[in-house]
Amino acid sequence: MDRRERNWLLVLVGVFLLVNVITLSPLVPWQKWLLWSRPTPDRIVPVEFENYQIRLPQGGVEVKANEFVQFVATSKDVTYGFGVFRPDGTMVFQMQVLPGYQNKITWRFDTPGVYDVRSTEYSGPRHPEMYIPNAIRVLP
Ligand SMILES: [Cu+2]
Repeated sequence: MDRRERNWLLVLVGVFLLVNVITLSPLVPWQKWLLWSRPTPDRIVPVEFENYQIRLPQGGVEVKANEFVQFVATSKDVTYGFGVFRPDGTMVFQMQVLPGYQNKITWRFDTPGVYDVRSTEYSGPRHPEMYIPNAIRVLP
């Protein structure tokens, strides 16, 4: 290894370390609770996927802003996606829903409002029907 190769390797290692320090540190606002703490959920919301249908709890989902909500998504047939969207269509979060697993994600909504749910994984010809407007109400 000549000097230029060694210097390039040092640059790469430096960039690797810097990116990891930044992304794993509390500099990223949501990392504080997401990575280093394992918050106990204030509320657990089951979400069931089967035959191109998304089943939320009866009466819809109502949560409070800033509480930790754990969504537990299960699929009885194929792989789906569980995506939560703001009314303007921007995504809040999403995760894959694999059959045979309890797919869990804990989220803290910081903005009260109404959110839509749609499948974010192409699951078959009826995938575009997998949309529930105003599925989650977040109260102040
Ligand atoms: Cu789908």
